Amino acid sequence: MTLTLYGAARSRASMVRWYLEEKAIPYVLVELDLQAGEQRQASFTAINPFGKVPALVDDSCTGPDGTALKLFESGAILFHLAERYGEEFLPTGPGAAEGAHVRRSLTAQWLLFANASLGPAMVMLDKRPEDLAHQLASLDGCLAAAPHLLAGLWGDPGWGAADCVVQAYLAYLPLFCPQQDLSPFPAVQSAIAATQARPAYRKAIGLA
Ligand SMILES: N[C@@H](CCC(=O)N[C@@H](CS)C(=O)NCC(=O)O)C(=O)O
Repeated sequence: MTLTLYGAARSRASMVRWYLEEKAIPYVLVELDLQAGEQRQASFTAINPFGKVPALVDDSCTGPDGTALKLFESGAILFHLAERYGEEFLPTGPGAAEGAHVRRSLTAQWLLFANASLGPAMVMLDKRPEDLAHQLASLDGCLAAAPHLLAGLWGDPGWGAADCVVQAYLAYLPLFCPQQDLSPFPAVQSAIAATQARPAYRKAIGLA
């Protein structure tokens, strides 16, 4: 089995790489030079027709074209990894089947929230500053309430794809949104500091 992650420096591929490193899932990294336009070359658009990273090829699964499964979109890639390699949706004990369904649904919720709400609020910070502040206030409460976003019903599956995507976006904040005051959000600040200190994260962003 080979997982090949296509990424680039300072790109969203780092959150997928962080997940792989944190879960000790073996992978091969292919780094594209976005400045040189390598993402638009035919060899890569055969993997992601939209010419963006991250993309993943998993040769342990067969895709609709009869060859190795090719995936794009960081959220879809993380969901696939969580399901197939991260063992995140395998609660045991009474109610396990419903527990697995709930974990899948909540993971999808956080992956979509981060990519479709939190990320865009960061991009639109100057135009709609209240949106990011409102999201951070709500997130602060979620992060303060439990050690992991999926902790609670059917146990705590531990750090997973939901935590990865939310923490990765939060860790971008000081870099991409330095004008955002984080002092009202102590749990967000703690999450950023904890993420930045993790060896797997540092490796994923090229600092280790
Ligand atoms: N929604 C996509 C966004 C992918 C994306 O925009 N990737 C950027 C790097 S972070 C990229 O490949 N840019 C190169 C280009 O657009 O030519 C995801 O989450 O995977």
